[in-house]
Parts: sequence; C-alpha cells; structure tokens
Amino acid sequence: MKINSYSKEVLRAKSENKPIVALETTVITHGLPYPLNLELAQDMEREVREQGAVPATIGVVGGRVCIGLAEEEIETLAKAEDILKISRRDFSGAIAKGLSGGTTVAGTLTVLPQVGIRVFATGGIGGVHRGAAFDVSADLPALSQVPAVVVCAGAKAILDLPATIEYLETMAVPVVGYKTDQFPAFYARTSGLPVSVRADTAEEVAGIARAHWAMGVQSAVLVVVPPPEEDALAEEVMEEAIDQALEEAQNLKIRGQRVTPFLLSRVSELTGEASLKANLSLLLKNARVAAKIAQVLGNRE
Ligand code: PSU
Ligand code: MN
Repeated sequence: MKINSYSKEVLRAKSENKPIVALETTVITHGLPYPLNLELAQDMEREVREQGAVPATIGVVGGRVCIGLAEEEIETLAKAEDILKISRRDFSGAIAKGLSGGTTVAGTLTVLPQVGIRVFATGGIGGVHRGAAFDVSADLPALSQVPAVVVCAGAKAILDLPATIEYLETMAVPVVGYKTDQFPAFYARTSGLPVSVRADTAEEVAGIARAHWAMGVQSAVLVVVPPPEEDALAEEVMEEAIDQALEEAQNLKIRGQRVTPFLLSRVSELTGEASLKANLSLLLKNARVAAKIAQVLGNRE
C-alpha cells in the first residue's frame, strides 16, 4: 500500500542529499487563525530555505500522506474549517476514508522514519495537561519512539510543565537547552525548570544527537529554544491568562483534541494577541535553528 507522496522539492533534496527539515501542519489547521496561518506556513518554509536546507511540510490531503506540500495544498489546509487534527492514531481513518488534516507533533513524528528525515521544527510540543491525570498528549510517547531532533520552545505553557518534564525523563528523551539552562515556557523564556543538557551551537546539538543514537536509544532528542526576547511574554502575564482560559475550558466542558486549540486561542484573546505574536515569532526562530542543525546532521543514511 503506497501512502506517502513527496513534493518535487523534497524528492530533489533527497536525491541530492540536501538537508531536510520537517514541519508540522496542526499549527496551520488548528493552532492559528486564517490568514495568519498561511503566512506563517510560508514564512517557516522560507526561513528553512534561507539557511540552505529544504522544508518538508507534512500533512494529509485527500488520504495521501504528503511529505512536502504544494502551495495550493497548504492554502487548502489553512482555509479548511472542518478538518482533522491527525495524531498517531488518526492516520488510519484519514487514509482509509480519503480525508485531509493537519498532523500534530506525534503525527508528523510517525512519518519521519519512513521518509528518512531526522530534523523537525515545531512551536511547542504537547504534554501532560494540568489537573487532568489522563490527558497526556500523544506527542510524549511519540517522542520516546522516534529518533529525530525536535526543535521547539518547550511544551505549551498551558500544560503541567513539571509533569511533562518528568515524563520526558522517564521516556529517555534528552532535553537540550539551546543557549539556555532552563526549559522555556513557550510564550515565556523561563520556567524555573532545568534542561538535561545545554548546547550553544548546532554542532553541539548534532554531537549530542549522534551520541544518543549511538548508545542504541531510539528516542527523540528534544531541543528547546527560548522565544525571541523582543516578543516573549512575562511569566506572570502569561500565567494569569492561562488560569482564566483553563477555568473557561472546564466550565464549557471542552475535552479531547479540542482542549489545546481552545486554550491557545483564548490565551491569545486574553493577552490582546501578545501571545499570538510570541507564538509566530518563536515558530520562525525554531525553523531557523532546525535548519542549522539539519545542515550539520544531514538526513538519515
Ligand atoms: N505548536 C503551536 N501551535 C499548535 C501546536 C503546536 O505553536 O497548535 C499543536 C502541535 O501540533 C501539537 C498539538 O502536537 O498542538 C498538541 O495537541 P494535543 O495536546 O491535543 O496532543
Ligand atoms: Mn489531549
């Protein structure tokens, strides 16, 4: 059964052995409003290209798992109102029924080993939700099973960050602070929580990743990058908005896949879009850092 379909640009990059950076699409379909999401998708691809790497935006279009999306396909995903959010378990339904959707961090990670890509940029990973013992993002088990470098600004701040970090430790995922000793809190640069190792250059990150996989551990290496100083939120401002958004989610009985998109958009409204600005700017920064790492690490042999 042939399920993957490559863009011309990604096929060429593979044949010329150019470094490739995977990008997810749930941030487009569920994370950001139109038309900002479309602009962001194009800007992230541009950032990757400017660093001399090739972007592979991954998503599902009409049941085809696309490794690299054409401009019109990205636009379709960005405009769609009722579209799937595809985590690991959701591919099967989408493929069998010929549906479309944005792939989450877990979904995108699932595809990477099949297509030989090992560097991936996103905004913030999912994690353990606050006060909800059984709401743990599928991003965490996926990180424990896929050998890739995942570049992010930590886990989304709406989550229980200490619990998320404990989970990453249990699942043997190194947390590499990129020019930082602290786990960033997505919108904010600090959280007071430690990383497991620090790296100050792309070369150092690549060295850590190679050593990790050489030890035979097949998990991801999580590279955490603080959001750009000029757009980051102060921790107190962020926490106040998050508390209110969480209370509303509970009152409205928001559950399952809808929790994360609801909280992100409420926090954006409550902070007068300051969190949205931080979100966009950290996504671009992560794409740049990922491209630098891909340059050094290359694709999977
Ligand atoms: N980063 C963003 N915005 C997003 C996401 C990440 O800046 O919307 C998405 C990612 O795709 C992540 C998903 O995998 O949210 C997590 O959803 P859940 O908590 O339901 O697993
Ligand atoms: Mn969940």
